[in-house]
Amino acid sequence: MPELTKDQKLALYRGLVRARKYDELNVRMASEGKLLTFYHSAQGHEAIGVGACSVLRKDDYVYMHIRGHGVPYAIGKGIDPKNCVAEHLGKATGWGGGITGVHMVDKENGVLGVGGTIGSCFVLSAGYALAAKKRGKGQVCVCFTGDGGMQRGQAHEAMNMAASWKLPVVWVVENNLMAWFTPFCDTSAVKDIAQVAKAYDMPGVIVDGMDVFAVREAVEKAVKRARKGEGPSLIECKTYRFRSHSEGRPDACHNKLRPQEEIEKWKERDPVKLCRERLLEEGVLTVELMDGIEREYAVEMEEAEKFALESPYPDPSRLPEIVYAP
Ligand SMILES: Cc1ncc(C[n+]2csc(CCOP(=O)(O)OP(=O)(O)O)c2C)c(N)n1
Repeated sequence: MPELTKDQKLALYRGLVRARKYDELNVRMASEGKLLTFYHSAQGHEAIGVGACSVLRKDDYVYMHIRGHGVPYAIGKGIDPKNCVAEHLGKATGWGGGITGVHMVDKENGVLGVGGTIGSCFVLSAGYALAAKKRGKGQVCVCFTGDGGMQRGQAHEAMNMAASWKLPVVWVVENNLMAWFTPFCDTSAVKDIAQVAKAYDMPGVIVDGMDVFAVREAVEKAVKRARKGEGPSLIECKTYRFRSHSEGRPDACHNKLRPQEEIEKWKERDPVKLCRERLLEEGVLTVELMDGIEREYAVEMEEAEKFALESPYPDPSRLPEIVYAP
């Protein structure tokens, strides 16, 4: 792969800082009881969505994972964070008109939403990839899921069919070692998820999910392969969530709290910090520029909060169109 330009590197760093600031805002608003939804923090996972979406076209599809309620991916596809905050508050100016909770969809930007039933995204993304193949415009579908989602039967049916039909789909599994309170090693016979790709004769790649450059490179390769009609790929990003499964719930594993030393160890490889250190060392980033970026997104999030709080709720007359009762 050719060396990234200074602007491309800075864009990745900006994406990480923006996703982190968005996450911090939601964590705070959740603790203040302002959100109408749950919030599943993406802190620790940001490099995956930001790196992967940086190689996508506007007309490519993205099936999002629950972490950050899809925002690290959605920002890369051109969605404004203020509409995401408004959606979490159930406001009419929200990404889904204030009625979708966390299941935000934006067809214009190819954003297919976040599924509530983990693992179901595999079959849905294979379906979108089949449609893309038939359309013949070189579109791909990138589907993000957790290690828990990977263990559903549907995932394996979808992988088998997509590999048989050479569908343009890339599965990016965010292996953060936990599915809610259940450790990955309790539900997996294999150590590495990428190993499973062999069964379907497709590439299975292990990537450092804390390294935005490594994620970008692996996804770019898989996307190129998919666009050429060579079929699906499975990318396993080794990562870690820094906070509990969702805000306000205990961060537990086997009825004990997750070990603090483990969390601290992973935080040493915080994706924002890793990228910042690399860019400072390469001279792409200066302390001044870094402070400017921090300020820019802190202000953006302050404005997003204000926008969301001041926005109106949806018009109750829309209820019959929203609520379906057979
Ligand atoms: C089919 C199904 N079973 C159980 C749940 C409840 N549930 C919600 S999130 C979750 C864990 C998800 O773990 P993983 O896919 O690894 O993603 P992570 O939350 O770790 O990022 C579970 C079991 C669900 N939503 N769908």
